[in-house]
Amino acid sequence: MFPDCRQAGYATFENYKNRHMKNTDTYRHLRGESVYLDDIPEVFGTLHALVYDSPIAHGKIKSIDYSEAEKLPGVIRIITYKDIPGENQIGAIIQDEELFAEDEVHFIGEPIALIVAESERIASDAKKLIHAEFEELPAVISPYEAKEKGCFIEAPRTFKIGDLKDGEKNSKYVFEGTAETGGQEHLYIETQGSYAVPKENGQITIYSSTQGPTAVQQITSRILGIPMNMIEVDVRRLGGAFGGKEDQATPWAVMVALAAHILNKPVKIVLSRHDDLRMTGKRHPYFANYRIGFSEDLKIQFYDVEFIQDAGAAADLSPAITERTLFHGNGSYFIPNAEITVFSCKTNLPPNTAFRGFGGPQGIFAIEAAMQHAADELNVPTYEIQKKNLLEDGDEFPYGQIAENAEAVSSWKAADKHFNIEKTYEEILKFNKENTKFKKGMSVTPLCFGISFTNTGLNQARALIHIYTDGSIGISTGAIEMGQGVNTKLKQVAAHIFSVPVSKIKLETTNTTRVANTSPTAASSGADLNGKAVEIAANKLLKRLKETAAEILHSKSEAIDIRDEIIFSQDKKTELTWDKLVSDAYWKRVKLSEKGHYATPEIHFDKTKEKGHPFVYHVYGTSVTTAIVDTIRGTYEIEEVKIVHDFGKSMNIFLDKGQVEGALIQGIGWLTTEEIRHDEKGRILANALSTYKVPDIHSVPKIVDIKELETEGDKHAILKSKAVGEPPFIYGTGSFFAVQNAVKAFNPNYKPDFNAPITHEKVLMGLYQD
Ligand code: LUZ
Ligand code: MOS
Repeated sequence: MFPDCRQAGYATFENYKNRHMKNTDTYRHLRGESVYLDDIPEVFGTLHALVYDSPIAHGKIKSIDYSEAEKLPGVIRIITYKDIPGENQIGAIIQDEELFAEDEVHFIGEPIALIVAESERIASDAKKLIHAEFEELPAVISPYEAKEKGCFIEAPRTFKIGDLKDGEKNSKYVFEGTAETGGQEHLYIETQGSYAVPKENGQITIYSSTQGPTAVQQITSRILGIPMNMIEVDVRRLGGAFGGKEDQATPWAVMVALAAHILNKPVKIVLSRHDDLRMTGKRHPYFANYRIGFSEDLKIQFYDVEFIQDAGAAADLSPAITERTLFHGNGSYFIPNAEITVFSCKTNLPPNTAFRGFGGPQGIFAIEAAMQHAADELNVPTYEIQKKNLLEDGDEFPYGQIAENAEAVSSWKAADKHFNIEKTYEEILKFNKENTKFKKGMSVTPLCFGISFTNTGLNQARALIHIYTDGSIGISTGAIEMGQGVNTKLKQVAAHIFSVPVSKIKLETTNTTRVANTSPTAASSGADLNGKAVEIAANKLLKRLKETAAEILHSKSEAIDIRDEIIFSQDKKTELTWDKLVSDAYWKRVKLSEKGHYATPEIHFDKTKEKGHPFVYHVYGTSVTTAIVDTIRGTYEIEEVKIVHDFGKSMNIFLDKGQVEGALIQGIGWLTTEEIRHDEKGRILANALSTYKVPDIHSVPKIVDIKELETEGDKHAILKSKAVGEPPFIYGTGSFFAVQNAVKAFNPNYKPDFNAPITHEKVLMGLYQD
């Protein structure tokens, strides 16, 4: 039907101006033609690897006998820490994690050895022939226990604003309580994997399903004891990541690189779903103790909260995640007096890691629980209290940044105008009066999410653009395409600047030899940072091309304009086309390649004072959620989620709404049905999709209505189109409170707690609590 599709991608007949442009990968994804790690054609002689991991949560390794496994035909080698030529250390922020355990194991799933064999099957048979003896040590499974024993990843950190004592004095109502959120499995469709191919002279190329190619390169360099320039990391795309491949794609890549280095053979690993679920970290569970005070007119006077974070057995990204919890402790509210503290506790579980929102959602859940708590006690609708406390321009965040262009109030008002919050509330009251078999509940969720890596240094990116002699364009950046559509957006940026169709532009693989020292594609900032770098490089090229056109047309470069591949001079169409101009420029020996470097302006943060201006802007929004509970079965549905979201000026509303929908449903899953549990031995209980309940097509809200907040956009957002990956995850918060409010409407004896997820089981118990 569309013959062009097959050649240059789906967008061939599209135009960058089309904000309804589909992801340019969609067509090939649907046909199964897109290449993921396991689809890369294998080099002849490729070997396959499997990890032998710890079966216990904590203990000393007394002995391991690999001899039987090594004898199995087809087993090439079993690699342990003894084979590491460099340093056996993969910790990025804190160096506290071994690639392969040496004397002690710290969690079930901790890698001990890598079995390299002619096939995965042989490796898996060999694994069964490894015999190990451990001396079991007490395992700390609960972060409370860790805190009591003083097992921390780092010293606790506190953000402070005002004075709690002043807040206390001005408070008429004070509430104290606890809030908990659980872990969450990333469930990227493509499991972790990597493929390492040795090259001449000790060089190595690593294909990895990673959000952070530079992290893979750095840690490989450390483990192998060779310089970074010997290691090339190449990434075409990922089948999802959600933060799970920001840091935790690294060990697998390093392992196969090590094996390839030792054996001088290509080696590949692709984790089975079971191995992936068992060995990788999840979202951090958090336990919060809060005290909140309100004045007579329900303005927050103080908020004192202490978070206990379950970090697992090693630091991984926990210190950075801690930071983002601190930055989001106030939610979307102005709080004049606050103390927010996080204890990052070390337990004998797989190290928990980045997951969409990165500690932010956990911080926001606690303040929303405190708001709900106040509303329950004071017997007013929660939204009445929320509305009174929304951040406004000029308000100070607990970390010293002053709110600018705050859209908390405007998005709330827009949501109220579109969806009528009070009417929704009243209709539910009426429904609940008239029905017993079903009860309904609602909630409103304001959103405020800071954009920028909290570690200021990471907010930089580079791009490399080549214009080829036929006018086609190739772009390399540090951005990783993981389904979010960043490549489509980057093409739009370049197409916009050059005024050529998107089909003329190809996004190359992300490769550390073309774009070096990349930040991970994370913190919702992939399109902003890399897009700005593309913009800078493209503008330099455009300037030169305009000068060349001026020369050819005997005009001035200021008078030259390129519009849809046609060169205009003094507003008049000329015979000169884009393709001809590029070719002429080449023969005039004009440079047709450019680099761009972008470093986010205006941001800074002083950790010694815990004050600064860490975020280049914030993303805002408001959602209204309704839920219906079956009071006999305890089952429930999220009926509607209606959202007004601050996209800035979205450059691609198709992609952006897709992100809002996906994040919303992922957030709902986290707080309703997804439950990570371990037994007292530290063994994960839900280790398969039969026991771990992610939202499916039947459990998504019946109606999701997303409206764009009208704003001027933000000049620091790429083409004024704000970052969209993580913020809307927060809208999932509403599902917890909406379901809980429905239970309250049925059972007057229900004593609600704020322990998420609110599973169907918990709802049933709540309905009949007495
Ligand atoms: N990763 C990171 C992130 O290293 N720093 C961050 O601030 C961040 N925020 C969100 C997600 N990933
Ligand atoms: Mo992330 S949670 O890898 O943006």
